[in-house]
Amino acid sequence: MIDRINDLLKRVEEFRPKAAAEVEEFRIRILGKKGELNALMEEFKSVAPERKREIGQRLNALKTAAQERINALKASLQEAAESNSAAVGDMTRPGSADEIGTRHPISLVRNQIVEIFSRLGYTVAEGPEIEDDWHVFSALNFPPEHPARDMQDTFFIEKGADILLRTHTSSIQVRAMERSKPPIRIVCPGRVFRNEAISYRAHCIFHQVEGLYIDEGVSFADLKQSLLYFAKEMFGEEASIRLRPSYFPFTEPSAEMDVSCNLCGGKGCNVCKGTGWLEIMGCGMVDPNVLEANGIDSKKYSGFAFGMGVERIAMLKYGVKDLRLYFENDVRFLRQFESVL
Ligand code: 2U9
Repeated sequence: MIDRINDLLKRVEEFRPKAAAEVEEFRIRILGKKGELNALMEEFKSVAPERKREIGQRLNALKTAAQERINALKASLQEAAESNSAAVGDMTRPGSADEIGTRHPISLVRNQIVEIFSRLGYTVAEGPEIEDDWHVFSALNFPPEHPARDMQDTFFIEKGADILLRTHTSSIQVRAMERSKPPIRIVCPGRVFRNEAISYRAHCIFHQVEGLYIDEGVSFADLKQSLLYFAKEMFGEEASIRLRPSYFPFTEPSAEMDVSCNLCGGKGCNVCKGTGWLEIMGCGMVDPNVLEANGIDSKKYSGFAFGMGVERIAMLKYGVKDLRLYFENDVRFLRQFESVL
């Protein structure tokens, strides 16, 4: 009988269940009414009196060991099941798709402008938003008393030290001329800052893309052809352009460029105010003073430059009437550009 007690004790100690159901099955088989322990207890009745003490003690020890092992196994399997389900979660719940963001319409239009000019051989140049007077004004032929230098128009960071937020991305072109010799053919996207009251058509921060092409023999005809190509790529093959004389300190001659209204096809509507034309950018031949101030021989080289506001192009392209929408980041507005490349 001792052997059978020892054998059962060994099986209790070596029992390695994988699930709680196996433990319950084991409990019934060992400790249940008709289980192996009770069968041994039944046999115990006919054990010789001189051996009763020893065998009784062994049987009691077996019963305690079996109960303790079964309780411990039940507890550890339940704990493992709970921590497993916490880690995995509810496997039956429907999955939720990751929400991926979309490009902001201003980024979309800026990228499109840059991409069109890159097809004409322009490379992208960028520069600092915090600038100095030389790169924003003096190198660009702004006279000392020009109103743009006024605190009413420009955000100064350190007045005495002439540290300011750039009011146009032209400072990037000035830095490019410092760095490299012609030919120079660059487009310069970036944020600019002007001390202006915020309204449906103006903001104190906005985005520009400017361009500069300097080489031997660059003419006004080159400017016109390049900008016509841009207008057609941006607004459609049927787009036409017109140039009106204008004035900027850094270009001579200078012009404002209009594109035929893409909404009414040039017939006249409320967006183009009945004229059939929409103003989209300024441009001109780089003033020889600017070339010379930046170390480029104006007798050998000539160039053209242009500049446009990205918000304005985006407003015209998408028929958005209030520029502030581009800054509020209301997802109901932004989601409308989800499918626009
Ligand atoms: C260099 C020489 C010339 C850049 C130019 C414009 C004309 C222009 C405005 C359009 C709307 C700015 O966003 S806006 O307010 N820009 O009209 N910009 S030519 O001319 C340069 C730049 C750099 C060295």
